[in-house]
Amino acid sequence: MLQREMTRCPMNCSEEITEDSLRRIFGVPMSSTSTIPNNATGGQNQSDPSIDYTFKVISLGQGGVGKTCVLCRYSDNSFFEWRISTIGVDIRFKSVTIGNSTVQLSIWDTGGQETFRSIYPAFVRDVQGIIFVYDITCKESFDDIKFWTEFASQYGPEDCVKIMIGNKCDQAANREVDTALARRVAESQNMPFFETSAKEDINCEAAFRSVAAAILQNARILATLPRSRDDLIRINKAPTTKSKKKCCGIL
Ligand SMILES: Nc1nc2c(ncn2[C@@H]2O[C@H](COP(=O)(O)OP(=O)(O)OP(=O)(O)O)[C@@H](O)[C@H]2O)c(=O)[nH]1
Ligand SMILES: [Mg+2]
Repeated sequence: MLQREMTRCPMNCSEEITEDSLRRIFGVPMSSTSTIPNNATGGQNQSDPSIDYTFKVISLGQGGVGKTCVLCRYSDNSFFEWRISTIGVDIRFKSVTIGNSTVQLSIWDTGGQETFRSIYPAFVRDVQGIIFVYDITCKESFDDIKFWTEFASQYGPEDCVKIMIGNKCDQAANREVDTALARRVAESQNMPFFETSAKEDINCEAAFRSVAAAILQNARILATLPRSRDDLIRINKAPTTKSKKKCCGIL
């Protein structure tokens, strides 16, 4: 059973762990195309008036399944063979145009190592999209999706778009997860399903676009978001407030 207390400071001070404090602990290694989000909800782009909405999307899944590679393929069209485990979270941004709308995706890439799992409740609670990733050559990573979907149900918002990705589909000879089974599992939870290969550039863009498109079509989710163009006007008029000093000594 996942506990709410996991988002509390490990030193037992009363302060809740926030994205800001985590950023101070871990730092956020940024890609060259990234910018630090300017609020704790994942970064409205306040300087680009062509952006209609900013959607916060998070990827979840076991370590090594290729979450970072799928994202790098989508955001930079790059791929790396070597394994560099993501420490905490990384963030990348990508603009996507769907129909008449231009959306900025702020994509939060999580490290899958068990040590980091306790910090993610703070990250999933205000997302608009969640991408569950497993590795088609690793049955254990597919079984782990159950943990992540329950995690998302417990800590994520009621209304958010969820999809499931089976990555490394270029490795057909080493397949351990049957495509039809995975599709049934995804469909039983109303999730679109994609098999992707970050290495061979298969379906990575399609997966992210489908998330953006599904959020755009969801009136309940959109109703919770400011339109960035409107927000720009509101932000420009807003009086500046001093940031509150944090009590938490280690954070
Ligand atoms: N063959 C193949 N290898 C891949 C693919 N995607 C990722 N890999 C490899 O899988 C390994 C792990 O990839 P990462 O993207 O770092 O995995 P991750 O899920 O981000 O791992 P954590 O950050 O530890 O959670 C790397 O060696 C990648 O080269 C793919 O589509 N095909
Ligand atoms: Mg990673």
